[in-house]
Amino acid sequence: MKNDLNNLSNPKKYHKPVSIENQDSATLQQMLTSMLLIRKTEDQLAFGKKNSLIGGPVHLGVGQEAIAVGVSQNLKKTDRIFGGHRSHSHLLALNPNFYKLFAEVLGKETGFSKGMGGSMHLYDQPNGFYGSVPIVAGTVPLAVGAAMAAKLQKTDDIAVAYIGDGAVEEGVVHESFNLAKTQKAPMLFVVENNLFASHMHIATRQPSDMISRFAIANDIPHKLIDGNDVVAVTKASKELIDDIREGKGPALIELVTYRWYGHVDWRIDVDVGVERSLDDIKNWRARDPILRLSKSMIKEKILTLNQEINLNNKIDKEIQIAWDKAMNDPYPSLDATLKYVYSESKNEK
Ligand SMILES: Cc1ncc(C[n+]2csc(CCOP(=O)(O)OP(=O)(O)O)c2C)c(N)n1
Ligand SMILES: [Mg+2]
Repeated sequence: MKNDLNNLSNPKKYHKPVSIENQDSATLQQMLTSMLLIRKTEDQLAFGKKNSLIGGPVHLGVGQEAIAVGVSQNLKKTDRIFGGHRSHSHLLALNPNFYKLFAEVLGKETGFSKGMGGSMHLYDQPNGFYGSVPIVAGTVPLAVGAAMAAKLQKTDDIAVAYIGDGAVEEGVVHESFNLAKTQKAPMLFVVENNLFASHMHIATRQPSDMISRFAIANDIPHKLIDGNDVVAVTKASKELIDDIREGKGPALIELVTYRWYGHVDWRIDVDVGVERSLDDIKNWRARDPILRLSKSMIKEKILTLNQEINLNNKIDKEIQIAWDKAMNDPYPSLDATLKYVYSESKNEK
């Protein structure tokens, strides 16, 4: 495999501090809070899984928080955002209601999808989240359709599809790139390149580790960015999104990152010995998007150590209250499935 990402995919060689020069301190605080909240929500879900309190599978994106938080800085409530099997961060970056996410994953009627979707069928349209499904790449053509609709409706809304490095191995993604380009759809493809699809490293699956090559093939403007640097993600996605809103057609942003947990559930070690080494995980943890930001903020005196501790404690408390509340919420009634999931066949006599 060609290592076109070079040092960007090597945590040992790529430890640049997050540059926060000329950044508004309130925005930095908000982004730090948002990333922490997503991290702690997912750690709580890991706890729920470990203790058999959650039924279905849960795909955690711990380590990847800077991507959704950075991209979402530039999104509006009327934009149309689509995710996949690992989408807690995509949803929470738009609406930080972790209580509703807990309720959903626990199958409770108070959840985002009334307790009928679980971790992989999330929906929060009022805040721009049009949905996630477990079928890898399944939402990508839907996102292009939503982008084309936004254009026909003469809005400056855009659609966003979050896709993984594994998702580009699905043919429909390439049809979607082509269609978006030929239709000049207001569409941002956000590639979370975490170098793995399930348990397989990209080197065993593709001839190059750089997903942006497919943007080049489709004449789609693109940027290749460190996905663990929230400021870099925000800036780069803003430039692309500004152009998309101006009617210049689709763009792609590739963000190089790494997930700390294994492919599914709470174990970090499930992939180790297959393709991932404990050393790699250790090195990527040192490239933590949250610590990298808080360190820069402390250095520039935008944040004190005490404020950081207080923020952590505050979110921990809120998470605990929300989790306990969701645990005590009711399950949906059987009738609700007829209302929201199944319907009677119109052809039946
Ligand atoms: C169409 C389809 N094929 C296979 C799967 C099984 N599967 C679930 S996640 C996944 C890997 C996806 O990798 P990637 O797109 O890189 O996302 P990541 O898990 O790294 O976030 C696979 C193969 C599936 N859910 N849907
Ligand atoms: Mg991946």
